[in-house]
Amino acid sequence: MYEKHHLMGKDFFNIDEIPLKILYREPQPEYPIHTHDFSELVLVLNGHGTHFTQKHNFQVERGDLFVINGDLAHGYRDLKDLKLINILFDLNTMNLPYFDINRSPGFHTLFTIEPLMREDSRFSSRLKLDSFQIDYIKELIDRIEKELSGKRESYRYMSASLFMQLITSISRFYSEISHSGDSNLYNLGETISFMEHNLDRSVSIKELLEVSHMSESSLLRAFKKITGLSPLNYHLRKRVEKACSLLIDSSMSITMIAYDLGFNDSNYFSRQFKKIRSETPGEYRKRSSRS
Ligand code: RM4
Ligand code: NI
Repeated sequence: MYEKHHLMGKDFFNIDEIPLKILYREPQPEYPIHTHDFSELVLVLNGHGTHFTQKHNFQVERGDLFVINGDLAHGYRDLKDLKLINILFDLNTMNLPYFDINRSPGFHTLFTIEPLMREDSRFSSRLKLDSFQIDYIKELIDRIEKELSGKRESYRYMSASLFMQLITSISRFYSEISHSGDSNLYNLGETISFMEHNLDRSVSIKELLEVSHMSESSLLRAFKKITGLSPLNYHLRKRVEKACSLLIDSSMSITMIAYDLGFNDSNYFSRQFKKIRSETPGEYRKRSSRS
């Protein structure tokens, strides 16, 4: 085993600020294997080198853009003039609104699927930006940095919205490139966004196999790895999550909510809801309105 060190977000993010930090690594020095309690979005500007994990070596070069989950041990070595921008962030505590980015296959692939599948050698696709895209993204990053360090009025709000623009742009880049061939990662992203598009009904395995272009066994295996659940179970959970927000934010009746989410029998809906949340929709609504 390697001797690892663990970096903490609190040492990088200022208290009272959003969990977002831009580090210009020009150059990026060799860096031993480490983990952290935040994520990183890396854009390689120049040079090349090896980005390594416990199992694999990845050659990185100009234009590479990838996200690292903090709990995956990683480091840099054998660097030749490697310059990059490293954005430290924590989406869980940043509380950004998702709106329709949830329906972007590129978003799911970049931020969830790739980071989780990075140790799985059969899945190795990474976004590569061209020079125009690099300049565009770099400019956005520079603006975020200016906001974060300038601390003008409402700079947190402004930085968050610029970060949302950054996330949107790179997700679109990813969605727009051709994913023909062996791009299992992107197919998974499409599958998840298909599910998000169809929260108002149940979906079948047959449909998911069509969308994902994967065999049933690889789809099940990959899903288990990413979400810990089977695809159908994951989708059901997403529908129940949607039900929860309708129960809190609307005055719709439970029967209406059930129909809205494609359960044509509200008893069946309540049973599924209870299986997942250990309380009935009615109990959930009551409890939430009290707190
Ligand atoms: C290093 C390297 C690491 C990052 C730290 C904060 O230079 O980029 O990946 O975790 O900075
Ligand atoms: Ni790191």
